[in-house]
Amino acid sequence: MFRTRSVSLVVPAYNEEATIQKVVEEFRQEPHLDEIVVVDNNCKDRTAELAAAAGARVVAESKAGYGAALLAGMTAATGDILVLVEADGSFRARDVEKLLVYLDDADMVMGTRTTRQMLEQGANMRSFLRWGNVFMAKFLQLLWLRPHEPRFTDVGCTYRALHRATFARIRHRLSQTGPAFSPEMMCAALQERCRVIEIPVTYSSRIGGESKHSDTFGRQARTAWKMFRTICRKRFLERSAPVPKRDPADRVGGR
Ligand SMILES: Nc1nc2c(ncn2[C@@H]2O[C@H](COP(=O)(O)OP(=O)(O)OP(=O)(O)O)[C@@H](O)[C@H]2O)c(=O)[nH]1
Ligand SMILES: [Mg+2]
Repeated sequence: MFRTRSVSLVVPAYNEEATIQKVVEEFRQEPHLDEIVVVDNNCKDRTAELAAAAGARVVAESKAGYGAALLAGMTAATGDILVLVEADGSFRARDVEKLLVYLDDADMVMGTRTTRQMLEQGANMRSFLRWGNVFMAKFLQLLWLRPHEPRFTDVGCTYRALHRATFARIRHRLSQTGPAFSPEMMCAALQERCRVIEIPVTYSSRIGGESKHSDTFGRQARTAWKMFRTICRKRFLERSAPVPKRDPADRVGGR
């Protein structure tokens, strides 16, 4: 629980038997979390079994891809607040509280992995990837300068938190099954006039297993291209919700 709200952790997993147990165990120590939902996305190894043994609730999603798995996990989660994280051990459980504290004043809180001071040695966030994320995030920010003026420095950070109510608002705008789901979620929140803020989180290299998205330059370039297309489509081809009349004295979502 965080204040009076229940909190679910959602972990998409594709063949992460090397790391999933440690990840679930670490996050089970985090006192604000009420449940841990691991999404078994056609794993061909022991990911599901090890996750369940470590204390997670495992749900299966047969539609392949990171986005499809996250969507299934958020739908299955029961908490008032949803926290998303990766199955590879690259994020720290102690950062959950930071996301939750900021969520008091926002509809969604994004982590950013591009704050150099928060990068642990060996993290897969070398200059090209870091600046690539910053560049794409600034592009997204620029496209939504009016009326939101958001501030982003990362488009690919899985570690993020949102209210269940926010998920219900943006759900119909989420269609990407792969890694472009990350910026799609940011755009969808902006399209729905949600208040989105970004905070630095600690980021380290995966603690085992294999990278699925960003190990080679070719994969990084392909992911970047898909993200770019998604951001442009959301901004130029889809209509945003009308700007709500909000009393400036109101807290987010009437809280
Ligand atoms: N369900 C599902 N999950 C995936 C898929 N690809 C990646 N994931 C999960 O999404 C998360 C991110 O994938 P990673 O391979 O860590 O990608 P990355 O963070 O860009 O690369 P690393 O530097 O290796 O951490 C992990 O928790 C994966 O298990 C997929 O096709 N399906
Ligand atoms: Mg990763």
